[in-house]
Amino acid sequence: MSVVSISRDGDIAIVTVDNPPVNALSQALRQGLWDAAATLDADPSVRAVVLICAGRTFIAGADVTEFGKPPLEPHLPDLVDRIEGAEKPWTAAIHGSALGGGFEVAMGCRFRVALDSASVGLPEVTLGIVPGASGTVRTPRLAGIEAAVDLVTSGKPVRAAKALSLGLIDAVFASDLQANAVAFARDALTCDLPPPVSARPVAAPDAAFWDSRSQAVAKAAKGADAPLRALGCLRKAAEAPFAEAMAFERQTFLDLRGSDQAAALRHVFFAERAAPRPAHLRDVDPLPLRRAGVVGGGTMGAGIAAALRDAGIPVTLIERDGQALARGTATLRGIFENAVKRGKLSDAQARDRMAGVTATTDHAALADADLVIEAVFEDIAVKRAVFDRLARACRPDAVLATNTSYLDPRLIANGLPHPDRFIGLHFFSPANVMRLLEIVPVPETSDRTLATGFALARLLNKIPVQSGICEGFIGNRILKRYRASAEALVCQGIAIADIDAAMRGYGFAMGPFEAQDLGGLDIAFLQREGARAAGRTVPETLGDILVRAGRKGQKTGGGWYDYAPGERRPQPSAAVADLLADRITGSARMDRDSIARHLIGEMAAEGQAILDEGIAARASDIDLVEIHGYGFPRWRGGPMFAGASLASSRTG
Ligand code: T1G
Ligand code: NAD
Repeated sequence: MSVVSISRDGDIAIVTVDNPPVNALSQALRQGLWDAAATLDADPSVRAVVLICAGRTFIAGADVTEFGKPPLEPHLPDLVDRIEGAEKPWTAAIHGSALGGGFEVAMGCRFRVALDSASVGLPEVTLGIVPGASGTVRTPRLAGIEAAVDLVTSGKPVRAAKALSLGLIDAVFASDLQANAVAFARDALTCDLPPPVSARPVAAPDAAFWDSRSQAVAKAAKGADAPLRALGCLRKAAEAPFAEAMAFERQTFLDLRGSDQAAALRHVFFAERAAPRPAHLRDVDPLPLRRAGVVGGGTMGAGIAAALRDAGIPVTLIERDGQALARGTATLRGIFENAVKRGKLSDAQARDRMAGVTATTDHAALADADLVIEAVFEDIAVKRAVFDRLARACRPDAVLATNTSYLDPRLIANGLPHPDRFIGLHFFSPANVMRLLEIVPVPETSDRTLATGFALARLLNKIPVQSGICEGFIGNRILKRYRASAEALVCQGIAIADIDAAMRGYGFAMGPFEAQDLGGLDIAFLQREGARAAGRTVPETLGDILVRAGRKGQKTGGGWYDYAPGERRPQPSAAVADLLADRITGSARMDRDSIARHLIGEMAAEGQAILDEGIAARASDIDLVEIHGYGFPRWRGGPMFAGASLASSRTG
């Protein structure tokens, strides 16, 4: 079957693209559209053309799987020009998403119409490239330079209503896309045609505009190259003639396509699509998720409840007593009020979020929950007592989950009447923001329960990664190695501030020591103390020495650094140097690049052990854990991806 077919509605031709799953612009599709343009130009009975797609979406862009291969004709920029130059006006009829090359094809059309559920955008910078088929040159001609800068440098799509208000599209329909698009195209024939997009003017802003934008874009890009390069293309589009701007965009696109950053971001793109769909669960239906319970309304419980409410799921929040319940409810309300302040939610939406919360100390209220997530103190006895009560209060088919960070989920599940319905769901703080969800089955967990964990991730818009059982699961285990390796460098004589600066230079928002000062050193300390109390040998870390001296981080005015009262700026600390003097035995020198390479290598080595033990299924899952749970720079691809190229650059 051909990926492009032509049908007729009177004098309007309908070009239908059908290239599952997302109508990506493969060579066959580009050729099919090219041929359709020629056929329809040659047909005098056709007066206008509607371009529409079958399946779940309009054209979702270039075919990412073709990026590593030599480009084949017809090239996309030529196809967009060909459609724009067609003798009959084309109207793109958009449902789902018109992204990247898909939106560029739509901009080659004389008109764009969409369903109100559709979105359009240029996500290329998220793949480490810039639009390569006129996105930076045609978008400002439709929406003006300011909107184009936002769209192209952020890579974020906009919904149809916004696209309409920006001038990116011409009409929005609630339903019946094809019929409405045909009527629109026919109607348009009764008026003067607007000029093709490439012939429209674009107003050039002054130098101050570009200065302020490049600062803002560089800040948001956090080390990624593509957004600033895209801004350069937009400036060219505003200041040079169309053809010159097109040549500049094409060259920038080709420069970036083969870059390390683009390769890393493509790796993450495919990793994010592989992780949510474990092959062995392909034919397993998840259980329904209509109502949820959360036990424990502290930092994590309130965040998890917020995430569930954001997904529209009614939540019963359980606390141990009235006072803790009031505190938990206030924390939850605070999350939504904050979202209102930041313009993310309306007052009405925030009220609706809270209206869907039942707060109580009575476990009987969980009788109709499909899923209950426990987030109480990290204490095995407390958790076991909670699950005993849940076993009595909940339906036998309800999924019971623990958010434990370090306890062995098998011990928590021990004694449950239905351990097949038990699972670890490890959220990250703040749970309503962080996208990572580690999914940790115990040996008894059924495939259906596991599939339900993955379904929950999808509902909550999270990235699920399955982890086997080990201390700290995937993420905290690597974190522990990372911190231990950073401490080992300190012992060798490398300055704490140099290590933090090295990791910031690598692309993290914070280095390992300043991050601990922000979060508090006491959490990991207490965990180590717990293990010691349980009779395990846990060597004393440098962090232990600081906590014993009362230095728990910013909240105590000092941790790895000193902080002036009310300030967050870390100052190297003479007191810390004194406290650690006995342990700092070396006087090693290392430049920042070597520090970063060393620490990434350590993370990758721990990741490799995790893979070898079967704790993670794929190296790319480990990369996702670090990117979505621990602030690893996305454009570096994660420690396994980056570690592999470090290793090859050492041997090569
Ligand atoms: N190329 C190849 N395969 C793609 C693809 C693409 N562009 N987009 C998705 N897939 C595959 C994906 O790997 C998965 O495969 C399946 O389709 C379903 O995807 C010149 C240079 C459209 C919003 O960045 O954002 O155009 O795992 O699970 O949730 O300027 O896919 O089933 O085997 O994500 O319904 C710009 C990326 C390219 C769009 C649909 N375009 N795609 O979401 O499905 S660069 C993008 C998406 C470009 C030009 C440039 C989403 C979606 P499998 P899915 P979904
Ligand atoms: P927290 O101390 O902020 O909250 C725990 C809450 O549980 C408190 O509000 C407490 O009143 C409540 N609680 C205690 N016993 C209870 C009982 N029997 N019934 C109902 N409620 C009870 O702790 P937290 O940081 O939210 O951590 C909770 C769990 O999440 C722990 O297992 C922790 O390891 C895990 N976790 C924490 C983080 C994090 O960054 N804080 C991240 C991932 C996982």
